[in-house]
Amino acid sequence: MHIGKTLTQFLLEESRRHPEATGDLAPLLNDLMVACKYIGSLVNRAGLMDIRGAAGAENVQGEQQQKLDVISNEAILQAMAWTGHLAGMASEEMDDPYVLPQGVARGKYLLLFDPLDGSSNIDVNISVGTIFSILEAPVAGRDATVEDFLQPGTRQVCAGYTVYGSSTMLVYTRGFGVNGFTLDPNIGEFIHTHPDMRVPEDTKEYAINASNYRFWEAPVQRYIDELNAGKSGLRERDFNMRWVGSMVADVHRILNRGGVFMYPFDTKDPKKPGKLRLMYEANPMAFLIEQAGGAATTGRERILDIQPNALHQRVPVILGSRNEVDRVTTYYQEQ
Ligand code: P6P
Repeated sequence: MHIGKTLTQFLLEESRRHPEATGDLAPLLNDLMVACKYIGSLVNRAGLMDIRGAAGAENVQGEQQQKLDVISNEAILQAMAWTGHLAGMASEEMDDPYVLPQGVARGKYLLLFDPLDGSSNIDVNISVGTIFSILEAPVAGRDATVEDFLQPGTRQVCAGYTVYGSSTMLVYTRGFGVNGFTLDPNIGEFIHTHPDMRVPEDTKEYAINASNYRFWEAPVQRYIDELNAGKSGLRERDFNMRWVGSMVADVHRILNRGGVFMYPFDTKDPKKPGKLRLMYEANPMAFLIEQAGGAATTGRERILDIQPNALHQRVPVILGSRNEVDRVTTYYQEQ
């Protein structure tokens, strides 16, 4: 019986295999995982403590903050503010970037995160998660400005998520493929359990909130109609649908067995070109999916190429098995 390869051991070995990667990310990730383990422990005990339900305030997205959104946000800020790794942090739960406390050295990285994505699912015990993205600060040693964060997804040096489900897992990439780690709660260590995760190029499973059908653009309606028709229509197989309502859970399934996840452009709210946020949902997930051999577009352009113009901007998201994502993109080009 042996412990298995811990996250720390894996990160050190990965840095040795890739000397071009500075070793600075390993301590940053380990510090972030302390906060994520704490968040996971709270999520697992939400029913036993008075931390479920709404916090009584709205976030910058105009969404009802859940108590655990606020607690999770604070947990990450507290775990990361004093580390000296960062020049600033940006969160779905905060209008503006977080300015580090006085007296703390400003480091070379920027951390962006959605502290608890899908939090409205906690009260019904559905998997939720923390999504994070790491950029390099254009200028190290000073407080980051909002503009410093507005870099395209191709500039990410690291991205990943922790999913709080039947087990707590970390899935992350530094640009050398995607690896998954399962938390052993008995020793508090993330153990390397999912080496080199890959998204199969084809799939028979798709994820979309079908109740928005009438708001979608024609290429998406065409694509979903064909999936629903399966072999009785133009497709070579029948398809199955899954929609958890928690992006981390849906993306985790796709990284494990393939599939396509879609939150496409819809006309439901003219002010919102899509529901999901570019900087700390679409970009980190797109980086993971591409590193695992999949594709991620808005239907019109590669997500990682988008030049952000606002910290909380939203984008349409179509990601997963490459051949399916390419098909949707082709339908957009044909329209
Ligand atoms: P809908 C959760 O609120 C979230 O941001 C994603 O995690 C999830 O994929 C999506 O929204 C669900 O949206 O409209 O189906 O409730």
